[in-house]
Amino acid sequence: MRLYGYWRSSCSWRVRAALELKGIEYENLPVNLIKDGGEQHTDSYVAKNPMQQVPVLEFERDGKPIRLAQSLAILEYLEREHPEPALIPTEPLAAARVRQFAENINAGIQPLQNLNFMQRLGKAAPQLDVRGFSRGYIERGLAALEAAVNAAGASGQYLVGDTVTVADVCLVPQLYNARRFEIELQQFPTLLNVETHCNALPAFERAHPDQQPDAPRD
Ligand SMILES: N[C@@H](CCC(=O)N[C@@H](CS)C(=O)NCC(=O)O)C(=O)O
Repeated sequence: MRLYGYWRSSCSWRVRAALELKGIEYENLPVNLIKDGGEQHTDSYVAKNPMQQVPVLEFERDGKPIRLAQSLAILEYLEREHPEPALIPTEPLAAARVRQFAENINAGIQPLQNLNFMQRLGKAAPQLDVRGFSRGYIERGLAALEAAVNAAGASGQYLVGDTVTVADVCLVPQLYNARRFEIELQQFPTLLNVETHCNALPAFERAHPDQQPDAPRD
């Protein structure tokens, strides 16, 4: 399997973490989202993902190349093809909670801090503090997630129970991004507690941006 990603991309990190947790070997193929306007916009990459985003998981089936985009779709595919260890519970409500919390991040936060969105917003509204705008949405989304997790009353070491799930795989990269936006995270004690448990796992350590071949080394 080959993963097109970027060291600091939160969506690539989600997939790396799942691959590591499931013990699936993969080749890391960096796509530089910054250099020369971004390799995600080159013809050769657009042919792989017309959305011009990472990640893309590439593999062969019946001798034909398959390319999957959208990190949650990739995570679901990996779950079905490699069910152990499970990252989505079988119990219906627990599974729905995992999806709910993952979507809080995937749909409710990440798109509003994404590079291309911020670049276009800055061009459309030159007076706007784009970073502050995105920062507000990250903070708002994390506050909602903290409240939702507490209200669900289902968290343990992880967001749903005591087993790591797809929701945790989405959380850890999002908290990293929140720090980049200088958000005060002490206001989210439940999320921080879960992050501590995730970061204790070697799989999360290996999936961390700093461990990636394209991470700056200076
Ligand atoms: N919903 C997509 C979002 C993918 C996405 O936004 N990827 C970002 C990096 S985390 C990207 O490639 N951004 C490039 C750009 O904005 O030009 C997923 O979950 O895979």
